Amino acid sequence: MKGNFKYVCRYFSRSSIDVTPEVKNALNNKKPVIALESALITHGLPYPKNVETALEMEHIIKSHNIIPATIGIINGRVKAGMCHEQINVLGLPAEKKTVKVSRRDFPYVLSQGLNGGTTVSGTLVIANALGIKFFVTGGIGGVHIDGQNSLDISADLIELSRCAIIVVSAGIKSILDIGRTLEYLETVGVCVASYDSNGEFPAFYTKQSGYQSVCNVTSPSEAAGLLEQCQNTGSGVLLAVPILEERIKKTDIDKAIKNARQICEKQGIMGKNITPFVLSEVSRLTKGLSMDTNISLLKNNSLVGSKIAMEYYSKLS
Ligand code: PSU
Ligand code: MN
Repeated sequence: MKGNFKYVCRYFSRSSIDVTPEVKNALNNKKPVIALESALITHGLPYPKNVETALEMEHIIKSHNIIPATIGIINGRVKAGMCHEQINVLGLPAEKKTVKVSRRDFPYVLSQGLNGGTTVSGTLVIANALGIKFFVTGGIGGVHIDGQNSLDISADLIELSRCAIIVVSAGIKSILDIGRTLEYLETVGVCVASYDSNGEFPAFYTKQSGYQSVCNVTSPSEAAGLLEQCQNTGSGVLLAVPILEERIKKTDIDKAIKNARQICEKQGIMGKNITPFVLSEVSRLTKGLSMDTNISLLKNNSLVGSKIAMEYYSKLS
């Protein structure tokens, strides 16, 4: 399948990426493709909910005539577009070590022939290389609590500033420092917009974070307009879609997050292991309610992302 690439592969050797014929065909013919991350499958949700959710997100996207491209790494090969079986390989409780892959992890995981779940930053690297403009996820990484001292700031933020892609999310969980994350996004030039929320930036499990987004858009067409114009700046758009229905009270989720962070600290969990650990502890402490919330917003974001992609391409044609 190597012959027929019309699109340009930027910053990443195309010989390291296996692109499915569907994705390749859509990109060559300027049809919409939505990228999906795989760290969600490998480190975000437990088996089998992870695989079910990944397939359901793909299903929602396909039902809008859009090609989903779940991006991940299997045996040291980057996959852009994965079949059910490949998603299952990444989703199964790891027989083989599965690495959480941000930009810095590619050299190791590829050269060692490992499996990897790409985070928002890792997925953006590949999506940008292939010219994919849309990306749907749940929550992105950010500045961790006390990040001003530890410098634990997710690579997602700087990566968003490097590519003119719209990332549809439900905002940032309050396991992170939302205020400092928004400040950092401003510094690196990322356009942050809330979707239909009167400007309040959502906090993933809840509609409100107490912080304002720079802008608020109220339709797929307006969101598509942001993507169109960010092609001029070359930096991305973080679209924050508030959860439709709050299933957890803010006080309960805040309590669970506080407890989870304390356990994390006590156990000496460090660096890239912090986010997955805190997420699974919060799920345990809320008896799975946080996980159900996570799944339902992932589906809603898939729907919103699909509508924006349709709108974007209808303007082009
Ligand atoms: N935030 C969530 N759920 C997630 C993640 C973040 O609410 O699953 C995952 C994403 O893959 C994100 C990564 O890119 O964690 C960020 O990890 P870190 O904080 O180590 O950069
Ligand atoms: Mn980190």
